Amino acid sequence: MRKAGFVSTGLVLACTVQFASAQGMGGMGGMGGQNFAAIDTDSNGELTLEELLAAPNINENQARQRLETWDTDDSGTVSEEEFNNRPRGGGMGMSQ
Ligand SMILES: [Ca+2]
Ligand SMILES: [Ca+2]
Repeated sequence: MRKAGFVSTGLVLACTVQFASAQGMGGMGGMGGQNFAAIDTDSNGELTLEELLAAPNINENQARQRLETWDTDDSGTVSEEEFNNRPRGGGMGMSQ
């Protein structure tokens, strides 16, 4: 029994709840609605390849590519911070 595990689980749950209420408890997400909590189906705070694969209209290659691109610390999963800092649009230097 380690307190740390329990505390971090509680934190993740609290974050999820906060995130949900910040979104207005909608779940309907009128505009694309791609948010971290929605993709992180097991709510462990990390996006795995499996969770990325569960997104609609994505094949395995695209999911792997996203994981590689977003996982800036090479941990094999995408944290919420990495997700928030991910490059948009999928292009290289096409933002202008
Ligand atoms: Ca997860
Ligand atoms: Ca990572």
